[in-house]
Amino acid sequence: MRLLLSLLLFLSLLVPSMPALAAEQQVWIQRIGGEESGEVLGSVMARDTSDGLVISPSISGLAAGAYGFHLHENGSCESGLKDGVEVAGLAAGGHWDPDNTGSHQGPFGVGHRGDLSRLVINADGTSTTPVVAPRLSVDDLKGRAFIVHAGGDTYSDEPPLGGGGARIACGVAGE
Ligand SMILES: [Cu+2]
Ligand SMILES: [Zn+2]
Repeated sequence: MRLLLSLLLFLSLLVPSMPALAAEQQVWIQRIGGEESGEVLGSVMARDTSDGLVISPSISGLAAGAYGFHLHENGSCESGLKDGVEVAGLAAGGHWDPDNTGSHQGPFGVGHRGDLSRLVINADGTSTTPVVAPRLSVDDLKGRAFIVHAGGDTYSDEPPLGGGGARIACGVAGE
């Protein structure tokens, strides 16, 4: 019995120093809408950390700038019809909002949990700036899609949904 207790104590001392099993997932990002729809632009690597989900992009093929970037509720990059007009990426649905806040506030607010920091494309066309999402984990990605918008993101409801506009790139998280 004393041996068992010693063993348990020994193990409990070990636990804090053992590296956490870091979950991570790579998600391929493709262009949507227009003639080059389907072209693979690269990928993002999502990783659980003590600060939340860290999303590291390796994307090229977009013009330099900062793009609206969100986790949308459905795992589809297909287009859909809105008022009889085909809209790229519409099947991805809205920003993931499991708390039903109905509010777009950016990654550090208390609105849509799918709100992410803008995706930054550098002057040389690469994307190397990680995005931190404190309220997300790799588990949340399953069955949802990342969407990149043509415009930026005000991290507010003014204009609606941060003003990102058209959906230009998309990636569905795997199982
Ligand atoms: Cu979006
Ligand atoms: Zn939002």
